[in-house]
Amino acid sequence: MAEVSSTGGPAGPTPDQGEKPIGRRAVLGILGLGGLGIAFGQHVQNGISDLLKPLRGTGLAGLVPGGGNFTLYTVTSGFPAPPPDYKLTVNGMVERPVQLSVRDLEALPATRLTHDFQCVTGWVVDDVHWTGVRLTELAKLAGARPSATVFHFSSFDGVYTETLTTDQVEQSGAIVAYSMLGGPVSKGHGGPVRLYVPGMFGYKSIKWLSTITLTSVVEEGYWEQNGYPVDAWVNGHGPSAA
Ligand SMILES: Nc1nc2c(c(=O)[nH]1)N[C@H]1C(S)=C(S)[C@@H](COP(=O)(O)O)O[C@H]1N2
Ligand SMILES: [Mo]
Repeated sequence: MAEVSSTGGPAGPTPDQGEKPIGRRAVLGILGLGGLGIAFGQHVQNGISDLLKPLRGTGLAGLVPGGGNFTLYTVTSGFPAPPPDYKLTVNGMVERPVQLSVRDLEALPATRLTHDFQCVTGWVVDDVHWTGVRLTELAKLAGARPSATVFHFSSFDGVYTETLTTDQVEQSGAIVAYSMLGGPVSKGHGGPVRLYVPGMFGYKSIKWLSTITLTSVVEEGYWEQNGYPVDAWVNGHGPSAA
């Protein structure tokens, strides 16, 4: 995955800007994260989130490489430009396929969340503000058929895909976000509209969202075809399995 650039999240110093290089080294030593690249496998992911837990809320997460700030990812060569007349399509096993502009989305019942965002590579941003429309709301609007048990997502970057079962959608309260970090979703963060899946690793939160297709078959998403688990709960299970 290409790291295009970093952007200031709401929290913490970064290793480059911070005033405590000794602290940084100590933290990296404690965590054993100094040489960490991309981690594969559920146990590795759980290990990372467990390692980061003691740092949450202390501001020290900002001392982990990339911690406390978003890193902007794209699997293509840059940030794709939205089509001039951008509309989000909801189709598949529905009574009435719909196409929604950002204004249409903003006119639907809004859900506001404050929740962290974490990537399997180890960075976490605490307390990010998100606003959008729940996927359950969009399914209702389009008249999802009872036999539709899976949401499939695609991006106008032409490459990235994701998938969630209706159970995962309901448990997570996933939203189609048109606002994050206190403003419209920026181009780098996947604007005009991205997914946000609370409780799941960041790779589920597909950027530059173009189409939501209701289906009955789980088709692995982009990173899942490359070895990431389809079930991406940060704590290993959804809230209802507690
Ligand atoms: N279209 C698209 N969506 C994507 C990605 C991507 O490369 N392309 N990266 C995913 C991963 S691995 C993470 S951690 C988050 C990162 O979100 P950010 O770029 O806003 O920091 O976006 C996810 N959604
Ligand atoms: Mo990620």
